[in-house]
Amino acid sequence: MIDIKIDSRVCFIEMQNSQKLNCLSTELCSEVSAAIKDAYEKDCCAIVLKAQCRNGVWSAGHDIHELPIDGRDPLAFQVPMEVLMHDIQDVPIPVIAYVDGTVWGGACDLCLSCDMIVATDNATFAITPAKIGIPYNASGIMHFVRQLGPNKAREMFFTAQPLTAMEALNVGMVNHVSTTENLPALLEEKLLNPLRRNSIIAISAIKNQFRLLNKSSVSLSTEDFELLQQWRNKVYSGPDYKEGIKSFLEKRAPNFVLSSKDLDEPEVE
Ligand code: LCV
Repeated sequence: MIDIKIDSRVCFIEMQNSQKLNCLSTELCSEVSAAIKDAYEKDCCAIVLKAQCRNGVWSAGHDIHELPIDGRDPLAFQVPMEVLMHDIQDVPIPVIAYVDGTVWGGACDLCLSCDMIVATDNATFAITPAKIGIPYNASGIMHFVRQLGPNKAREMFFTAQPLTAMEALNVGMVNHVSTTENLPALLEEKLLNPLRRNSIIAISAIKNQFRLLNKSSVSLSTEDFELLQQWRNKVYSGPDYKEGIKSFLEKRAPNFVLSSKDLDEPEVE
């Protein structure tokens, strides 16, 4: 499902399940996770995550067929897509997302989990749980709030509309935007060559500090965490979540029935 190439200490990982729009299935995520760990073992100084696009799609996000409808948390900590995001954040070498297509849902969160993003001018970025009736999760929301600021992050989550590459550049989500023909040279000149020259042990220590400091900026009381989980559970155990998945697979508009007031309705035993 993926192709791996190492060129002068940089590991290029390309997702090649374009037939399935590079949906972040268990199989694809597990292969990318393994490739990331292998790049670290092979003393690479950087990882570039690419995708073979089809119909202009870089990745269509979580594989909707794999979303559980039995009441289990669709975005729990150990879900392969989530594990891949943790692996990207935990590997102590820079991971760069090279985006030359449209990015949807969890794939947008995946790009934000990378250390940097470079994009072609036709790339777009959308986070779409609201379209499917999914409450998302705290770590994913924080990726967006930290990177884009609360207002832009709320706009993206509430509207589920794509940001263009230039809009993403303007809000600091994307590091560089260029044309399809010029982006490879820009990646080498602006990012990869300096990374090859610089001290990888210093970069690793700095990346690890970024990760710990990022975590330190958010503290949640246990009661608030339980409340957060109660709200999420109410959504992904409810009818709208199932309707969102069903309507997508049946290629029709969803017919959501719940209201905001249902969120705080006590559980009926
Ligand atoms: C499985 C798919 C998918 C797909 N999974 O082609 O962020 S969260 O919380 O929502 C998280 C849980 C998450 O990531 O959920 C997934 C979020 N992804 C999306 O909302 C994107 C859903 N896909 C689309 O909007 C369209 O497919 C795009 C715009 C990506 C491409 O549109 P296009 O018209 O080019 P189709 O929609 O016809 O899709 C082609 C085939 O790929 C399947 C889709 O069901 C169709 O399958 P069939 O040919 O069997 O009908 N497909 C697309 N996305 N995420 N399957």
